[in-house]
Order: sequence, then C-alpha cells, then structure tokens
Amino acid sequence: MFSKILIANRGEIAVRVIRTCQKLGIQTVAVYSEADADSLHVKCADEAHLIGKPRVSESYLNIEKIIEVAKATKAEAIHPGYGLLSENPTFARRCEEEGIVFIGPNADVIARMGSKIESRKTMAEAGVPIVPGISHPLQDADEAAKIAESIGYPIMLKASAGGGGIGMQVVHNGEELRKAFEGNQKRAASFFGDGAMYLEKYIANPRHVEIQILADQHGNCLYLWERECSIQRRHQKVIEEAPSPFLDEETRRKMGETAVRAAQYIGYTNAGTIEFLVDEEKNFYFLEMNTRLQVEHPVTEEITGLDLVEEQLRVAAGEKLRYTQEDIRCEGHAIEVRIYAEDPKTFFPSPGTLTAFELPEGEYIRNETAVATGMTVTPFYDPMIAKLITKGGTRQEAIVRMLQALDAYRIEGIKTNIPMLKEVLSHPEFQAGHTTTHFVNIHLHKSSIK
Ligand code: MV4
Repeated sequence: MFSKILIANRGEIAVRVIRTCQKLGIQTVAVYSEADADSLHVKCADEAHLIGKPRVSESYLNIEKIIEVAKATKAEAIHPGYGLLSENPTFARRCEEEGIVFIGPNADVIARMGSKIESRKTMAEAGVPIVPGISHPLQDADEAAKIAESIGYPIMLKASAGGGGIGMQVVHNGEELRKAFEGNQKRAASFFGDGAMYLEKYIANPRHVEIQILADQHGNCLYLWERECSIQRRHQKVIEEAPSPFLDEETRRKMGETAVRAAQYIGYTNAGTIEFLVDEEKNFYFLEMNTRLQVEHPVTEEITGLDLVEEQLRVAAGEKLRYTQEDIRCEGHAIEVRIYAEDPKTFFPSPGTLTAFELPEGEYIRNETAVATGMTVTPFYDPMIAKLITKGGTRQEAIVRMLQALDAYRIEGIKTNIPMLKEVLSHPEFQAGHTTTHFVNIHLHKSSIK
C-alpha cells in the first residue's frame, strides 16, 4: 500500500478521500488555489501546497504544477477525485511517465471511453447492448437523414464529445433533422473542440441506471449493484438512490454481468461505472462509461458496506480484490441528495458567506461536505456544496428520514435547492418509484422549479 498520496481535487471529494487515507495510515498532500486557502481539504490534509489562482485553468487543471508538487513531496500516487483532471488521459499519461501511480485506469482506456462513438463501437464488440444507431461520425446532414430513415423516427442526434446535453437533440422527421444537424455540430465543435456527430433511436421516457464496478490488476472484476440516477434537472443529477426501485432481480443480475463483461473487455482497472438507459420494458442499453469515482458513490457504499476509496487505493497499489461476487451485500436502501448553492427560482449560482451551517446528524444520516459556518462559497467552482445521504431498511424509510434530515438542515447566507429536493421527495409519483428522466419536467412544472 502507498505511504503518501496527493489529492488533485478540492471540496467534499478531497475531504472524503483524505478521510479514507487517514483510516489506512496513508499520508496526504492537498493542493489548493488562492480561493481555497481556508478550505477544509487544506486543513485536514497532512500537508498542503498552493498551486495557483482561483480559476481552475490556473490551479486544479494545471497538470505540470500538480506533477511538480507530487514529485517535490514524494507522493507515490495521485487520486484525481471526480471532475477536473479525473478523466483526462493527458494527465494520466503524465503520471505514468513520472512513475507516479494515477488512481484510475490507464490513459488509453480513459481516452477510449471519453469518446461516445468510440465507446459505443467498443461496447458493441464486447457484446454489450447499445441503442440502435450508428458508431461512426456522420459526414453531413444528407447521410444523417438517410440513416435516420432506415432506423425510423424519432431519432436522438448526439455529439461524440458531448456532455451536459450539449449537442444533443430529439428529431421527429427529416426536415427537423436537417435543421438540427448543423447547429448541434457547430455547438459541439465550439464547446468540445470536436464536432463529430452520430445518431441513435430515441428511447422514450427512459431511466438512467448505472452499475458500479470494481476491477483489480489481476483480471478480477465485481459489480456492486446499481444506482438509479434518473432524477435530474437539465442533465444535472439531483437525487440518486440504490437499489433502483424499477429493476427486478433478473434485470439487475443481467446488467451487472454485462457491466463486468464490458470492463474486462477493455482491461479496466479501478472503480468505474457503466451507465445504461433502461426503457419501459426493462431493456437496457449502454450509454457511457465513467472511468472515475462518482459523486453518488456513497449510496453504493451504504448498501454494500464497502469503502470505495479504500478499494480504489488497494487495486491501484496492485492488491487483489478481497471479495468474490457472492460476498457483495445489497442491504436496505440509500438515497443521496445534492445540495447546490443556487437560487431556487432562477437556478443561478448563489455565492456568499455561510452565516449558519448546521447539519442533521444521526445513525442513518451521512453528510459529505467541505464547508462550514463562516466560510464563503465562491463563484469559481461547482456550486454543489454538500451531499446528504440517508439509509433505511426500505425505500420508504430512507425517504422519510431524508425529509426529516432536510427539515433539520440549517443553512443561512446563501440560497439552496433544498425546497426543490423536498418537493421531489414528497411527491407521490417519486414515492411510488416512478423515477424517470422526465420527472422534474413533468411533475414540477406547476411550481417555479424547472
Ligand atoms: C438518450 C435518451 C433517449 N434516447 N439517448 C442525456 C444525457 C446523455 N448522456 C444521454 N441522454 C439521453 N440519451 C437515446 N437514444 C435520453 C437521454 C436523456 C437523459 C438520459 C439520462 C438522464 C437524464 C436524461 C434526461 C433527458 C434525456
């Protein structure tokens, strides 16, 4: 096992990684920007190094500066957290070149899964179901129209480099498709520097269900059940839970085995997630693979009893997985909500100083945050300031506990999305488990929240 690692991240995930390092007796090196000098990740690490100005391009995304700190402090490995450099193949490659262990899969795997077209092609080869469509870049609108005709409308036009719904559009006929093609291609080119477009059959009213996997460097791979992440607003996840209220045992097992097959086919190591779209008949289709630890990993930890950061560190250090598939528990139900510093009416970020910040506590409550009373939420970073996770013997119990915990949450000085979270959690359709990706649009349309 490593004796010292660097955490190339900030906020709640940096604090979360440091907590597991402390448990395992691993020394920690934090890096921080000028805006984060008083942050909790700086305080709880064994040492901390300033790497630049507030803007991420001048600090948390500065690959050479982070490598320099890792070498100077003799850190043996780097944990990238999520976001920032976590899925950047150039960063992973630079770590490899310097003999520093990147806590994640190898750079080629990251690059391959970073392209939607490339990953679709790879997954089809691995025998993973993909949405009917094409796995090569479209030449022009004419080719798009011809292929769409053979697949049948409605069609989902997508950007290969896409994310956050950018470059993506549903089209219902040839005319719409021709109109949509160029605009989305231009948008993808300007946002991602890559205008490659492809298309798929449109799946109506799908669910977003993702399988957590864990793979070591000895060819062993496990699935740690699923997370249901369908409750999103404008492609931003809001509530996640495990297990999914929609899956039956057989579908769950089939999806898990499929995810393991996918990971083994590409020689994956590390914790990872295979995202699927699940249609109303419980057919599932590969959507994309995330080659990092995810924001919503705590719900998986709560139902399995595993510490995913510990498992990541162990496999990165070359250890064998200590479990077989039969050892992996699925007990009770866990829900996570993401608390964003945003105006509940306009959804604009709401930076400011926290004049009060008191968290609910209890046996069935888990908080993940890096802010405290008196601290300032700056506009430089993601507005997600905390996660709240509750657990129950049943889904209903976890929901009731979440509503109680949100009532006890005291946060003053900034605005948050807590009103919206309460509205979703108390909605009869959510409570009935009718969690599709259109939930927020359909059910919250009468309120100011959308
Ligand atoms: C789809 C789809 C329906 N059919 N693909 C949205 C994010 C992007 N990564 C994939 N997305 C979708 N792809 C086909 N062929 C519907 C969505 C979608 C969605 C997916 C997951 C979670 C929330 C969503 C909200 C709207 C649309």
